[in-house]
Amino acid sequence: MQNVLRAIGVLFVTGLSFNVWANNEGSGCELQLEANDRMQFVQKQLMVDSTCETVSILLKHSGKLPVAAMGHNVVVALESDMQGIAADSFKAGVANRFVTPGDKRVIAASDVIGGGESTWVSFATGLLDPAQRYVFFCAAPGHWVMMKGELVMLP
Ligand SMILES: [Cu+2]
Repeated sequence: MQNVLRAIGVLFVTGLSFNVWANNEGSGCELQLEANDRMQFVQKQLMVDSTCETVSILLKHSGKLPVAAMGHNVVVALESDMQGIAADSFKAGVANRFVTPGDKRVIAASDVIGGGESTWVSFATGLLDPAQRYVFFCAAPGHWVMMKGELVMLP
């Protein structure tokens, strides 16, 4: 019985700290995004608080595969620009984060990371027009089909 109680206690504490972590990362100026070896982002939406001057996304790759096999990044752009940016990704190559250097359609593009790695990318919320629809996606060739989500501007 004591062991059961102890286990429940551990679960409770773990759950509690997870909630604190989730709240901090989910609605502040720092957002968490997790990618994996199944070519997926865990989060399908990222909420951007428009009172933040700068938004930072921490991209974590929770898988094990290296960049060459399952490298991911995160790119922020207008929804209407996503397919055009993605179409240029193979030519741009991994050394350019799979985006064409100087591409004005790209609001932010992170480094490309492999399993077990993480990276930050930041952008100014002033670059976003609340009347438009924005997305985040992985620019590795072909990945956007599976790896995309909505960037929601909160008033
Ligand atoms: Cu990817």
